[in-house]
Parts: sequence; C-alpha cells; structure tokens
Amino acid sequence: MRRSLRVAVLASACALAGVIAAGTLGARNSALATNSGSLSVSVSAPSVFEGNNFTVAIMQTATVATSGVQADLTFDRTHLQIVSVTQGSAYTGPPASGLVAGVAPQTVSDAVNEANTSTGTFKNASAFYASTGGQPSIPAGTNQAIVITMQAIQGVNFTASIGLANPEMIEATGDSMTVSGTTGGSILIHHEDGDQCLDTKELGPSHATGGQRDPNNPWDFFDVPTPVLLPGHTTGTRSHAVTIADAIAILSYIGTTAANPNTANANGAMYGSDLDADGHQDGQEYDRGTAPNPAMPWAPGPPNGAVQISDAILALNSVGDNCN
Ligand SMILES: [Ca+2]
Ligand SMILES: [Ca+2]
Ligand SMILES: [Ca+2]
Ligand SMILES: [Ca+2]
Repeated sequence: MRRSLRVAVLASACALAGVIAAGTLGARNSALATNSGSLSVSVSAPSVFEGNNFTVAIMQTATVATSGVQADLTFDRTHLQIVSVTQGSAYTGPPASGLVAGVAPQTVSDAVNEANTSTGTFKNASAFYASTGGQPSIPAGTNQAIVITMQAIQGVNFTASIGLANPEMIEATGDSMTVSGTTGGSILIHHEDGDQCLDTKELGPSHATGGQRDPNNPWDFFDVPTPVLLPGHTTGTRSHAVTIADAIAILSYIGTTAANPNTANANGAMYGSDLDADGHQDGQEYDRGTAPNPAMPWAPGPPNGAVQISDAILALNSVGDNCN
C-alpha cells in the first residue's frame, strides 16, 4: 500500500507536536482543491561518466504556499541506481520538517534497495513540514523539495530517462492540491575506457576529432603524458590530443620493457614505474602495438611489452587527432 503524503504529514505532526486532530484533517481533506502545482526533475549535469554520482532534485512549483510534496521516481535500473535520498533546501532546517521514503514499514534503505534491485521505481519520496492546517509552509514559487543522489552504473553514450509518477502536493492549509503535471529529466552516460576521449567523440565519423575508434578500447588513442614522465619530472598529463610532443615523449622510453620493468634506460625511464600515480605502468602508457586494422593506422593496438622507435612512428600516424 502506498503511504499517502497526508498520512505522512499527520503521523509526523502527531509525533512531533501531538496536537493534530484527525477530525480536523479529515474535514480539510474534503475541501475542494482550487489551486494547482507541478513537479519536475532537475538533473545536476547534462552528462556523467559511468561510475560517477549526480543528483536529481524534485522541484515543486505552486501558486500558493505548500507544506508537502510527494512523488515516485522512475528510472532504468540497468543504467542508474539510487545512492541516497534527502530533503531539498525548501524543507531543511526549522520549523520541524520530515522526509519519508518507501512504503511503510520500509526504511529509506529498504526503499532504495527495492528500487535498485527489482522495480526501478523509488516509491513514495515525501518531504514536508510537520504541521497541517496553517503555517509552516514554503512560499509559492519554485522550490527544491527532495534531492536524490544517483549513480550512473552502465552505459556507452546512453541517455537515461528519469521520471516522476503519482505526484501529490498539499497546501499550507492542509488541502490537497491538484498537480497539473510532471516533467522528467535525463542524463547522458559516458563510458570512459581510459584513453581521455569521450565515447561521443570515439563514435564520431572522423579520426581527426577522435572518432573511428572504439569506446571500449583504452589503447586506440595514442595520447601520452607530456612532459615525459621521468624521475624528478612527474607532472606530465595527457592533453586529449595527439601531437608531436607525444611522439617525442615516447622516444624517451625506447629500450624499456615489461620483461625488465625495473631496469632504467639511459634517460632513467623504467617500464614498471608509475610516476604519475595513475595505476598504470608508465611504460605501458608510452607503448602500443601495430594497428590491428591497417586501414585505420590512427588506432594502434595494445602495448606489446617493449617501447621502440616503432611506437613513436605509430604516434606520428595520428598526430593532429584531437578529442577536445
Ligand atoms: Ca574513451
Ligand atoms: Ca578508446
Ligand atoms: Ca598529447
Ligand atoms: Ca603511470
């Protein structure tokens, strides 16, 4: 059974103040709703990387003061999951306010677990002030009612929709309000394979702008840390573009091998170091194999275990390619 906002408001009000009479609330419930409001989803960013969090705010818009809002959040749980649920800024702080999530006797974590494992719907997210029949309330206008932190769990250039269902609002007077509509939102999920090139770029039509590559292949965009990583010079980063500087940096690693990861070449470079602390052997970052598809020389193969002059030549094949 869905737990209505009115029940939530009443229960909390009784617990906190013990002064609400059910008869009074019932009388108010019978009043004709004359004002209307709407609910909408506000997503914190247009896009997010797979594995990262973002927030979804449920915003309420009303022409009169309101004391509570409720909705279910619908989403595709193949691509998204809920991390946490909190009250929005409209209901934060005094006077006493409350958050209800889930269908009683669920806890908030029960409701999150249910939404993430079975239904893909977070049922009954309610935020309210713990009183009916007058103030406290939040003013007419647009207010942030509920904030849900979500995580993008899977997707290659996938746009995930987030919707609202079963909207309810309650006026400061305690009357039920007609919810005239809801507006959902969406977020574009980028899968990042580690090559610094967004999948929207990798899936593009031209290798010069990062395209004609595989968004699940971390080796097909030969952008390396520059200035070159050497002992005492550890600040090199990848520029999201393949330039002549990348080919020159690769030259400094010639002679290093995965077979002898701790053996330094004449420049002091070692295949097995991780001077930029990115979790990858530095030698691998400057190492590639021959392009698997000769017709696509800009997309080299995975590291072959030895940095040679051929690696610098591989990089020259894609100088000018730019994912920025
Ligand atoms: Ca990528
Ligand atoms: Ca790639
Ligand atoms: Ca570069
Ligand atoms: Ca490294």
